[in-house]
Amino acid sequence: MAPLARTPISKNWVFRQTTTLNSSCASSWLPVAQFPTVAHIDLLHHKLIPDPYIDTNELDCLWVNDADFTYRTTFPSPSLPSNDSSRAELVFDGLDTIVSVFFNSEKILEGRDMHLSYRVDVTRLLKKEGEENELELRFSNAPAYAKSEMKRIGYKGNGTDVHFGGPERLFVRKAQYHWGWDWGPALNTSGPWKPIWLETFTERISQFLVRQSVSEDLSTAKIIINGTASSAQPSRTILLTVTNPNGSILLTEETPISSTGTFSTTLTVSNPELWYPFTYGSQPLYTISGALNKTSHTETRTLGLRRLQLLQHPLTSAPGTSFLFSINNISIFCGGSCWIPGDYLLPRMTPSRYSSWLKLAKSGNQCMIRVWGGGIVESDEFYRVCDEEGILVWQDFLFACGDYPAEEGFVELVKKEAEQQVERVGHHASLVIWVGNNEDYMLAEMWGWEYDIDDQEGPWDKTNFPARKIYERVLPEICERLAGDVPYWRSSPYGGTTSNDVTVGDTHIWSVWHGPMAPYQEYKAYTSRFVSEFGFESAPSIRTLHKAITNPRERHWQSLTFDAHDKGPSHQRRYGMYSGENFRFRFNPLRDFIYSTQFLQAEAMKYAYNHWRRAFGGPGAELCSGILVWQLNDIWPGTSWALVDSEMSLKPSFHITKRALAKVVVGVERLVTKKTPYMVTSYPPSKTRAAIWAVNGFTSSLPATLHLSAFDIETGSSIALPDDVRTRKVMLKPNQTTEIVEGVDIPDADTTVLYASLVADREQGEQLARWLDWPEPLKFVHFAKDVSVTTTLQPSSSSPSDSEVVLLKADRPLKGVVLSIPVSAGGEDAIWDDNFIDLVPGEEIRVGVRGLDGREGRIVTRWLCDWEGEEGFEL
Ligand code: BMA
Repeated sequence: MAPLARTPISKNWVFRQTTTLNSSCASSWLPVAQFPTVAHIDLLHHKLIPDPYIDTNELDCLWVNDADFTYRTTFPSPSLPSNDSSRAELVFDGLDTIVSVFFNSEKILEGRDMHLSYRVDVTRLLKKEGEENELELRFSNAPAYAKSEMKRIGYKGNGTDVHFGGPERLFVRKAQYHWGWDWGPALNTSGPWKPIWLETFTERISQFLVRQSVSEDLSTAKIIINGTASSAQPSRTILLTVTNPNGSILLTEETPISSTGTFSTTLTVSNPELWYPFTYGSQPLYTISGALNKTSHTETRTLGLRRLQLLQHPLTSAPGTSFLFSINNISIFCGGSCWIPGDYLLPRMTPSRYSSWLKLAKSGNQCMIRVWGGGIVESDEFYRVCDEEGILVWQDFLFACGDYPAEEGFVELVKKEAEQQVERVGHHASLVIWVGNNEDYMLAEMWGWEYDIDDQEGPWDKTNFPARKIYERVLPEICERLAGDVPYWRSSPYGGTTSNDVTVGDTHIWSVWHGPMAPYQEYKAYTSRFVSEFGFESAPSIRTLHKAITNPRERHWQSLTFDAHDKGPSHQRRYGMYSGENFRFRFNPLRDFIYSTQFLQAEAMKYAYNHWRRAFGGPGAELCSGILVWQLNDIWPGTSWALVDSEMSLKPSFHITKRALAKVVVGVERLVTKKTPYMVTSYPPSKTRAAIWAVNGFTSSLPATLHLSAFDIETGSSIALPDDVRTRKVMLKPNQTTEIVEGVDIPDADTTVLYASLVADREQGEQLARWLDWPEPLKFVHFAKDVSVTTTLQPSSSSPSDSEVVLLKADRPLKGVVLSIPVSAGGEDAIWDDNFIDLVPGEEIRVGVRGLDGREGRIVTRWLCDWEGEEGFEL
């Protein structure tokens, strides 16, 4: 029997605008720039629009969002096996979004959902072998369709209760961020955004669902296979093979296919090599394949075997329940960040771009990435890399920040789309949770929709929160049926008596930065069982900002072009307020604004990450089992909550989170020893004692010694501490927090920086972790002005040849030392392994660096309030 053949329909594509917007721009056929594609990519390629990511070009590109485009190609017919049962099908992996598809002049498909793949039988329409076929995709713009759907179905919200974009976006199944978000422009694409194929076959596997279940004692793994095959001939079998991670065949089984085309079996692997997130182990991957009639069609899945649980047990010393992922019976602390789509023009995302982003996150010790519901269920490549690298994935379904409809036709689409997505990526070992939506329950509470949490029965279609049907019926049913061992969670955030209940489920902590703009020092008060979102804005690197803003006169934080690239609501107020509360800031020139806002973000992250990592506690006391910062990545050169900007420049916050998620962390918390006197204002409470703790991420105990020292911040002189606190032996408990010192007095606390160093009790006695603890607010602190900071280059012997080491030291305590190569030195900045470092006299810090290219003489160091040491500077 002839094997299934797949031909990509990727050549000879042309496109044109079929509306008359922007003086009928692109109204005649033009070749596409690439395939798959969207109109913005092709218009850019032909220089018919400016780059929407630069300056205020967003505005000049808005017409494209509302235009209609047609794509057309021709391709010759392949030979079909001369067999009555042979078929030809066109497979569309993804069409963005409202489209009528014509094949050899006959309409074969109406598409309404960007997230769906389509398959159409074209056997009857296919031309004879060698003759040309014509495929035409007529896209009409999604905003107009969305508006008409909104009118038809009826919007139950009030227009202000949709965060970002217009409410019409809720009525069309298209990536919601295409309407613009608070970190990116309004760029609403249309076109064939994923590959198109012609498949010819006589029989095929139409569903191949591979799920797993690992026994409690980890001794066996069951691989559960369910599927369907379309086959003209009865009494068929499918040959299933399990291949070991090392490539040898572990087992094979020939499973019968029923008369209705279904097959089902469970294969057992004894003593499986288990898959772990990279923070706890390795990533062996098995391959499972199914071959129909041995050769005609084969499907394969790569499978990491692991026991996955989401533990919600009562806590010993706190209300509520844990929200704790356990893999292979190990409690996993899920540190990481949220992922927004890598590009507006999604077909520009390549496997290597995905891989670089994910490996970057891993290099920052991040073991969980949340794929946010306002984007897409990512490309297969994304999850493949996560499987291979051992990064856990939290996956939202594709709803975000709005009151969605639950009209029958809409729900039908949602259902198909969710089934397809769960089938497509649901087998990945890295995928550990499916979540109903982003923030829709939170909005229901915030905006007072008719949401009665006690009404679990429904139906809810008469209320103004009808989408409960989707989140509480449709999606859980699909997950129950198709998701295997991966749990479903109703929303992010969700749990407890309100969606942001800190004692149950997950929370989004926006009381800092958004909302009441609480001080970041209060993050501790918002400790929850799992923080799936929180964040703090900062500017990107100077080179990235220069890219965004080409006019030198606009390169300051109060320009229109700057505002256009910082979509965060009322960002100017927030920068000013948070900076003013915390340190003597300077926002001009631009490099000072960048330093100051990056400083703020890094400090905020430090408070949050370190408190919450400490709150991982121990067995039965997991007050917080995960922290996902909003957001890992940026989509364009702009200012946002991202840890890494669009050009992949690491912000200081990236280094802070990397340190906070290291295997071993030591931390210091200053404790209030005297409140502000009664009726008196303006004076902060005294904090003259410090508690010291550590977290050990290894699964075995770790003997170590804590060394504590103290320095006067202005003079740099060492301050004597009692002997019993200067060194202390500790045994760090496995995979949990150890409280080391309940309280140590800090001499002259307001002018003293404490330095805690944790050293391994091993022969090499290497430093495991360090922490500098400063009095706050920093605005009251007097820093030295005549500081000497040195950087010396040392050729590295142990690192790869392109890596060098810079030795960094200072003669006074310094906060937030940032190393960089200035723009004036030419070229890109070097890539620093560590940055944003606090220093004390006498310590030399080794910083690995790549891309210095002989520019060591040009290294610039900056630190907090360095501008106060400038000649002529007076406060
Ligand atoms: C969260 C996210 C996003 C948003 C971010 C920053 O609520 O879910 O919608 O970009 O806040 O405001």
